[in-house]
Amino acid sequence: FAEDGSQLWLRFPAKNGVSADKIISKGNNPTLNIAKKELMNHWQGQEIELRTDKSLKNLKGGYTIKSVQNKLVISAEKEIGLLYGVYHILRLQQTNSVTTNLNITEKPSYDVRILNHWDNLDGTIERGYAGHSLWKWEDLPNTISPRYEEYARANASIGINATVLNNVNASPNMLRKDYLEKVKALADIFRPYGIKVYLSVNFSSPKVLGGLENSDPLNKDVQKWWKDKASEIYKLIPDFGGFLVKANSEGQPGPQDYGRTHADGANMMADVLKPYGGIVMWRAFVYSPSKEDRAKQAYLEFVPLDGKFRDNVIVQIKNGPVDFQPREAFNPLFGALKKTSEMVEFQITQEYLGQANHLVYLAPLFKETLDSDTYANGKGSTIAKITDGTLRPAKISAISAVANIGEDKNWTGHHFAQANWYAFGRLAWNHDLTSEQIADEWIKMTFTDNEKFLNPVKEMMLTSRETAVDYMMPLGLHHIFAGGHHYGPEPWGDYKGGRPDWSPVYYHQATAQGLGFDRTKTGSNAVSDYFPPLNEIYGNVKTCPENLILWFHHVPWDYQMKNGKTLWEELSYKYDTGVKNVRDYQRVWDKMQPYLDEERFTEVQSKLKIQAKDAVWWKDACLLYFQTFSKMPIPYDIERPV
Ligand code: GCW
Repeated sequence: FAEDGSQLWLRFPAKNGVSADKIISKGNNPTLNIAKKELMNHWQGQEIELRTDKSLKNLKGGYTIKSVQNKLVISAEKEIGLLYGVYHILRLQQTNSVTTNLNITEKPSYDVRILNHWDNLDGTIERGYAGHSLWKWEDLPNTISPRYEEYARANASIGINATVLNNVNASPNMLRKDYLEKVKALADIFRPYGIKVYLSVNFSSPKVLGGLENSDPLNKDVQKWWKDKASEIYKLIPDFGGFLVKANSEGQPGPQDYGRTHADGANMMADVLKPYGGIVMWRAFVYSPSKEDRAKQAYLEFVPLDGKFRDNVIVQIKNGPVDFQPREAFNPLFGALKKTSEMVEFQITQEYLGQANHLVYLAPLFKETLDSDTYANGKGSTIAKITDGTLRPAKISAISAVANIGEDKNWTGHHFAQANWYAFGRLAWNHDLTSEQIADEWIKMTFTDNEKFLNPVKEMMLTSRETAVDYMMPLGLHHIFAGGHHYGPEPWGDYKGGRPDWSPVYYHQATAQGLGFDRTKTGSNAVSDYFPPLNEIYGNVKTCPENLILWFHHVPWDYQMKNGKTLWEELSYKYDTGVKNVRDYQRVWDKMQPYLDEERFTEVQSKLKIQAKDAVWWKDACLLYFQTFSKMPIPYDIERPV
């Protein structure tokens, strides 16, 4: 094994799997052939049968694995289900959990489990921290990097079945004929691994690329342009997935440029994709520099459009109503659209979580959103159940996340960021898995199952997200990042001449009296976007969960928290705890040296050093700045700012 992290979690025993005669299967299909190859290379157990079985249609791409006498039988409606089943038993083998009596039934939580790449055609990646794009647009379609197939395999191994290749800030050139031929080359490689290709499209494409007068969705010429484009795409890529659209947000063009609505825009595209089975993922991440609280804007725009979207449109909603912050209240649009399919957009790339330098395991963040109860259909209306079709017969069920993948050897920049790609895939397949189960599997597959490594490293991963919240933005603080790159702290940022809604001071609202954004009735009243009883719970400072208190309330500095401390003291201790925890992680990691290779040991060690330094930077910057308002002393037992 190369110990540069390039193998990801796919560290199966090399090249000594079962012989061909131990694999029983009928047919010769590219996907099935991959499944057989994986077994021959890596499966060291008993005889195995791969069986397609049309009666398993209700498993929707899932499979069963059963011990039958002396063999194992994997059954699925389609070959891709068999491939998923093969990765399942290889995972069991890798984590030492194959038993003699297997009886497994797996059915995915979501139909579409999709990565969003924010990759640009010039090879850069917006918010990418693992090097340049994997897609070598210049070389395609003639030169094919071996990493395309490795990428497909890694995704298939965790059940990801779709990918958007390009940035939502989309270049119209993406739809040019020569680029579509490059896309086709990728789609052909991904297909046997069950991965469908989607593209982000620029709403102005008809005008910019097609030379039309405008891109008004109600203009017949525009509609025809999209229709022809769809036909061109499907000729090249018959199983093309569809479009992802960022419209009328952060300067991107959209239907509102022509006085039309998001529904007009989305439906126009949905209509041209419909005959081919394609879908439109229309993003709800819209806001503009208005007087209105940014956390309310998407809700205000989309709720009136509920019921107006075609059935092959799905509204793609970021987990929180602001922007992928270390912690946000969940986005109140979930459940608020009753007649429209909704999907979550997570961010795996750590734009606001220390990028590729900080060890932050994101499964707890993903779970926090999925398990949030919206109360939309009464108690138990979790975001998971709203988006997976349990509570709403969803026409399309999907889940997405912005990828953290680049051309770095280890794919994701930080070795532990691989766990976030892995966790997204596993949760998209089964959102009932716990963060702990996923961390456990991932560590065993990626490093070792030695408990001396497994237990402390798992503990570190499981607490790491809360730790990052503590040293960056505890108690519901948000968006106090330095402008532009969003790496370090800049709570003093006040971009008066530019966009006030991008200014940290707009979000924390510090005054001599207190801290926090008043989103109650006396403030922006964003609390009213939540279903009862949440509007009341969040709206009352006494009942609002303290980890969101400054998200919803402007709280006096001397306000008494549940543990008896003042707000100021609690804030100080939170920052300090964050720093202390990272220092603990450093000590934990130092002891792990005997259990892994030198290369990954040292690389993680030096990243932890950066993280510890950054945590101190966050603590000092934020406490010293907020102290200019609170005028209260930093508690004596907290490490002094330097
Ligand atoms: O989080 C913000 C990022 C932008 C991004 C935007 C979006 C792709 O800072 O870089 O643009 O969100 O999600 O559209």
